[in-house]
Amino acid sequence: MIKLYQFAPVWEIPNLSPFCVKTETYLRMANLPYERHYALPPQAPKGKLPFIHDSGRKIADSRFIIEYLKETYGDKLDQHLSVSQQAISMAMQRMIEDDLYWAVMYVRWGKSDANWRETKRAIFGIMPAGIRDLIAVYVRRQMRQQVWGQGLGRHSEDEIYHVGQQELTALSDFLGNNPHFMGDTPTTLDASAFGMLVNILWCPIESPLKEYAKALNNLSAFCNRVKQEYYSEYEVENN
Ligand SMILES: N[C@@H](CCC(=O)N[C@@H](CS)C(=O)NCC(=O)O)C(=O)O
Repeated sequence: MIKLYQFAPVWEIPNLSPFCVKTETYLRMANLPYERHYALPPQAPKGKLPFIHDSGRKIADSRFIIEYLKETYGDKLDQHLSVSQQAISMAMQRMIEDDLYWAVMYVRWGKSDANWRETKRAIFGIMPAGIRDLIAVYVRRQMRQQVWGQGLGRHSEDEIYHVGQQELTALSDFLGNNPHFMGDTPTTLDASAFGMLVNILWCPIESPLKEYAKALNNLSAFCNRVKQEYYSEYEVENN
């Protein structure tokens, strides 16, 4: 049985990591049985979650995990896509995961005291009080350095939201009235988009990015469709 290692769930979403949600959603969409296990980044082969353990192998990074799953269990979601559709799907995933992600990290770990309080409670709340604050401050500093190192953190706050909002517009425009991003059936791009969008729309982390995403109605409708079909254990309707 495939073992999926990810953060313990918080908030009313499958995971606070867009990449963990993406991987779990892929497994569900591809109908591959798996077990959920909870872990922290230092336990992961590359120091980041998610990773999987299957047939004696550990595979880290959602991209390599999905490549492995396709090679091992068959490409159940994307094989019908043409070469140019596959190229578009990959480019959209990279936009979501390598750019929009950093705006989400800025919102979560950045300036807002209220957002930081909520992030801290959600991620470090279960730690013993004595070490909680020290670790939280250390990880926050590291995350802010990552946002700076990636480059997005060097922009003004307005510019960061502007860039993120442009990407949300691109996602909304590309989805249009389709049930899924690549048409009628779910593909890996849907898993990637769902992972990021629920981490913007359905977390108690407030920002102009979230407000903007909420106003793009087809994105919320898409997330609710995926949730209804693949996460029936989450009963509450999200708005
Ligand atoms: N490219 C990786 C990204 C994974 C990633 O960035 N995971 C974050 C959580 S969203 C993490 O574990 N961060 C821990 C750290 O940076 O220390 C993937 O697709 O899995």
